[in-house]
Formats: sequence, C-alpha cells, structure tokens
Amino acid sequence: MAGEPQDDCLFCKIVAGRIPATIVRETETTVAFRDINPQAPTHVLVIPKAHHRDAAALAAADPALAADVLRETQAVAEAEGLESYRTIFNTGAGAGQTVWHTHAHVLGGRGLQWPPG
Ligand code: IU
Repeated sequence: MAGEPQDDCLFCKIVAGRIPATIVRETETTVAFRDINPQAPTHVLVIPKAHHRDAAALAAADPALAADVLRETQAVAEAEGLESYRTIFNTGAGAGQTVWHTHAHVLGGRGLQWPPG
C-alpha cells in the first residue's frame, strides 16, 4: 500500500534505523543523509519517511509530503552553506533511478555542468 514501509527497501531500512546512514537532518516526515557515493562535495539525499516509489507517485499520493521533501532540500542547502545547488529526482530506470523509494539528490559545492549527462 502507498506510504507503507517495504521490507525489501533500503531507504525504508535507513528510516527505521536498521542500516546506518550519515543523517544530516530529520523532520517528522523526512530524513536527509549523505549519499554513500558522493558526486559533489555536498551530495545529500532527502527522502520522505513514507515509502513512495518515485517523485511522481509521491506527488500524486501525498502532495503535502512532496512539499515537505522540497522544503528540506532547501534546508539542507542552507545548512551546507550552498548558494547554488542542484535538486534532482531521477524518475525511472532510463533516467538513472536505482533505488525505488523517492529521493531528492541535493548536489553542490562545485561547478555543475548543464545539461547533465
Ligand atoms: P538514484 O537516483 O536512484 O540513482 O540514486 C540512488 C542513490 O542512492 C545513489 O546516488 C547511491 O549512491 C545512493 N545510495 C546510498 O546513499 N546508500 C545506499 O546504501 C545505496 C545507495 I544501495
């Protein structure tokens, strides 16, 4: 069911504290932690605690929670001292999504090219 924790979901396990992550911020509805394979000096993932498979599913099921995630990307950028940063939701395997629990990448701390690869 949408929003329910999934036993086989890595990010649900991070939310539950069952696997370690370097958490930088936590709210009632979201967790932000450092990506284990950082692509920039700051590379933080912001996730909703509730399980939704991608950004589109989250926005459809719970727009208020989608807004919480977006708000937290800004809070992370501010906490990291970033004036410029990029927020990315990879949606679908063809766009590079590999973990099927909605996550916003917050990248910054270096110059970022456009368009991304
Ligand atoms: P993607 O947009 O689904 O490709 O992003 C998944 C990210 O999750 C990717 O950048 C991984 O490095 C990151 N990640 C992580 O931070 N911790 C983990 O245990 C695993 C993946 I598996």
